[in-house]
Amino acid sequence: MINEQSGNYPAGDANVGAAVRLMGYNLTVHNAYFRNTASGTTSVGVQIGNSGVAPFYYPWTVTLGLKNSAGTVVRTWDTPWNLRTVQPLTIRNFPEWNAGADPSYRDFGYRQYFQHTVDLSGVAQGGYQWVMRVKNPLEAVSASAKKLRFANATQQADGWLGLGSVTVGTGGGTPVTYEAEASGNTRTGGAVVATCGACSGGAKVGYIGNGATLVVNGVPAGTRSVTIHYLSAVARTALVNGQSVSFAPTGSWDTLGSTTVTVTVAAGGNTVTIANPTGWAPDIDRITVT
Ligand SMILES: [Ca+2]
Repeated sequence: MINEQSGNYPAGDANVGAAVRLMGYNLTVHNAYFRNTASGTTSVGVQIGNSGVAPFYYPWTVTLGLKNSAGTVVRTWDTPWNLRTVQPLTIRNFPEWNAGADPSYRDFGYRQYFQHTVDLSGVAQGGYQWVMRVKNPLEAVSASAKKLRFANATQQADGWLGLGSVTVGTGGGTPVTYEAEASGNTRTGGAVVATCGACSGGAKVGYIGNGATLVVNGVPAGTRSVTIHYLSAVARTALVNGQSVSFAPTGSWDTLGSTTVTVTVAAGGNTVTIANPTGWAPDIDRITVT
């Protein structure tokens, strides 16, 4: 592989780049289609061309994402798009085809249009950038797994390709409330529901921690902003989906406070778990998720 320095060729050499492109795919997103302002469900489309000599051969998943102004991807959506269908725009004629002087090329593939509908529910209002990437399965086992790069100038080093700016508008950031005491939740160990006059629903869950957990079920997967409404007369900490969160004292066990953390909710699991293996967590009234 020339670009792997097997012949002491620098990877940034323009001639090396040209030679590599002669050997494989060269994918460009020629156009991206989306609303400048979106909320609820909205569609994102891209038109992809291949100026290389071969298709991309692997069924890697193409993922759409929203990147905020801080560069954080706040939500992703896997698409069913199949990059292998993006065939080379031209292919080289074989001499035996007698198609003319060698080398000669003939038209072959077309730019392919892909579209996917995404649900923006829970995405906070604000300005974002639509991004897309192709997931190398090896990323699951190695941080140094090669990232598929598009030929666009907006290809970013982290693997994401910028598609353009979008504003997520009203209706996209409505928080959903999950009462801690809801019957659909799972409590383990000594965690118990207790009456609580200050709490929504008139109840909270106490005695979380020291092994006891509160698992809120049915939370949509993705990177979520979770506001935890809690009560605690003393400073406490808890693990929220494995992430350590500090809870400042609220003044008393009957006074509500809240703290907001960014939490990853796993697809399939769809849970937010509040735990503390080695100490007590605060009492929990409810969580709100956006
Ligand atoms: Ca409650």
